[in-house]
Amino acid sequence: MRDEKKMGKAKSKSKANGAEPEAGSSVIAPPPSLPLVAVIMGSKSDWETMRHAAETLTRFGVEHECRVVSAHRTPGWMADFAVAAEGRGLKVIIAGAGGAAHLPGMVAAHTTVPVLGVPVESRVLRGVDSLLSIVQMPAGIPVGTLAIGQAGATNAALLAVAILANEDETLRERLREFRREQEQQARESTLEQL
Ligand code: RP5
Repeated sequence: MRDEKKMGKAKSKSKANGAEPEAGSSVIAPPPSLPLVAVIMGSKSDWETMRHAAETLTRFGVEHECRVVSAHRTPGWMADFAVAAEGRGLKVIIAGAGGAAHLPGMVAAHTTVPVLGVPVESRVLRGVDSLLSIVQMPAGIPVGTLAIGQAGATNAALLAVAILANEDETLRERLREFRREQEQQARESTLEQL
C-alpha cells in the first residue's frame, strides 16, 4: 500500500480488465493510479484461475492491475511490460500460464521485480505441464512457483501481500486477521454425524 487514503479507494475495485493489449502496442500506458502488483496471464482463458489472485488482492486492499500478456503471442509486448515494471512502481508480478508456460520465466528474465508463477490447469495434462514448465528455472533467474490452479493463484496473492507487508504494518495486521479468521472457521467446522 502506498498510503492509507489511496488504499481505501483501491478496496472496491482493481484495474482488472483481462483485455488484450492493442495489437502492435509497444508502449506501456501509464495507469490512472499506481498498482503495486500486476496479475498477468498468457490468455484470457486463464482468467477463471487468475481471478482468484485478483480477488484476494482486492480483499486486502492492494492496488493491482490485471492484463493478458503472452510470452508466445505477444513476445515483444511481454518484454516491454517486464522491462517497464520496476519503473512503473510494481513490487510483485504474479504470472499465470498453462501448457508450455513460459510467461513467468520470460518475464523474470527481463526484470528484478519478484515474479510469482501460477501453473494454470491445462486441458490435456491437467496442469502438470504448466507446473514443470514454470518450476524448473535455471539458477540465476528465480520464479516463485505456486500450486496448480486456484490454490496457487490465491496463495500467489497472499505471498504478494506478505512481501508488501514487510514495509507496511497495516497490511501485516490484515494478514494476521486473515489467519485468525481462517483458524476460527476451521475450528468451528462441524461434520455430519453418520
Ligand atoms: C498459454 O496457453 C496460456 O497461458 C493458456 O493457459 C494456454 C492456452 O491458451 P488458449 O489457447 O486458451 O488461449 O499460453
